Amino acid sequence: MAGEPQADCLFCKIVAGEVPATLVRESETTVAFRDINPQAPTHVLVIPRAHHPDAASVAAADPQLAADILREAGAVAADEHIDDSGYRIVLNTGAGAGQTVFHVHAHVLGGRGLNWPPG
Ligand code: IU
Repeated sequence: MAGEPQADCLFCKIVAGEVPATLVRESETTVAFRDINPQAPTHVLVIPRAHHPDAASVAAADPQLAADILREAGAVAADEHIDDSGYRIVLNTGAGAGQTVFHVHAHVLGGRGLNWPPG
């Protein structure tokens, strides 16, 4: 069922505290933690506590939760002081786009120049 924890999901385990992560921010519905393989000086992942595989499915199942993820991504940028210089929110969707963990997560990247188009 949409939103239920998945036994084999790494990010559900981070939400449950069963796998360690460096948390930087929490809300009632989301958790934000530092990426273990940072691609920029600030690289934080914002995830919903509820399990949804990707951006499209969370937006369809729970639009408020999708909005919560974006709000928290902006709050992370402010906390990390990257909001003035500019930052990027990335939601890789599907294996072909580089999604490797199928629990939706917004990457918040900043603290260096960011090129366009991305690789
Ligand atoms: P992707 O968009 O699905 O490719 O992003 C998954 C991210 O999760 C990636 O940047 C990993 O470095 C990150 N990550 C993590 O932070 N902690 C983990 O235990 C694992 C992956 I596995």
